[in-house]
Amino acid sequence: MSEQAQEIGTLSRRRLIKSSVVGVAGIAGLGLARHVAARYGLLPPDSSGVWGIGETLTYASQRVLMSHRSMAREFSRSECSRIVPVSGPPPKTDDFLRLARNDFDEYRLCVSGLVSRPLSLSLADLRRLPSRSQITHQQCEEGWSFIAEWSGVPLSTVLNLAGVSKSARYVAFFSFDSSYDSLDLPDAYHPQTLLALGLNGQELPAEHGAPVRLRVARQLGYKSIKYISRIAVVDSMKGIGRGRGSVSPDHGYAWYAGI
Ligand SMILES: Nc1nc2c(c(=O)[nH]1)N[C@H]1C(S)=C(S)[C@@H](COP(=O)(O)O)O[C@H]1N2
Ligand SMILES: [Mo]
Repeated sequence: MSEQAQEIGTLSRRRLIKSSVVGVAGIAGLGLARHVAARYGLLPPDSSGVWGIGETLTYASQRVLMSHRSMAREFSRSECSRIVPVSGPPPKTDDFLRLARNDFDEYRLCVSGLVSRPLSLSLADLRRLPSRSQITHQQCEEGWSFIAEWSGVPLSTVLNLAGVSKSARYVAFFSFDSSYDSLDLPDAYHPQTLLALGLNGQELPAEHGAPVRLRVARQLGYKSIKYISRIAVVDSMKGIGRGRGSVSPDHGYAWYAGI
């Protein structure tokens, strides 16, 4: 089958699954829709609780209808914003301050969990990997946004170095400020998902997430977690924080923030 025919085949299969998830929600009730979503691996980590069914329908329809490879818009340098706002100051914990004092020489990005080759990468190691730059729009859920050039290592490169196991479902990111978040595999492997090391041609400034931050071009700004301390590949978010994939659901925001 040609690649195009395969894509069309995948799309119609996705439509079919989506119509069964949404149709079942209408005819037989939300509990059963949840069941169908679970059957196809389309339950987000925040699928329980009051808003859970809404989050499930949003996530399941996005994943079924949208191509996993569709790209966020990229801009030209002349379109970059002159002011780049900041959300949240750098962490003040002792271990973070100690690392920052020595230009993060002793920083190691550990990638562990469901991988065949756990990694421990210094900033120099990360800088040696093939990098990508992209000018994208980062949109905060609180209404402000900016266009900037991010550069860094595609997360997929690091995941491929680590060798992700077949049973993996999410990639979890932990921050020095005790925040955490996670991506499903389509977004983790998306070509625009970066472990960003630079902003607008400079080393990543402290307040924008040094030493390493995530840039997830196809989701709202809060998914682009800053000050990453480590990465874990997991098959479930149960047992991590409150088990809902991220701190966002605890504050009323969805785990999946696709735009
Ligand atoms: N660790 C951590 N990452 C974070 C945040 C945070 O408070 N802590 N804020 C998020 C939010 S809400 C947004 S909109 C973006 C903003 O990125 P910026 O501060 O580089 O503009 O970072 C995200 N990443
Ligand atoms: Mo935000």
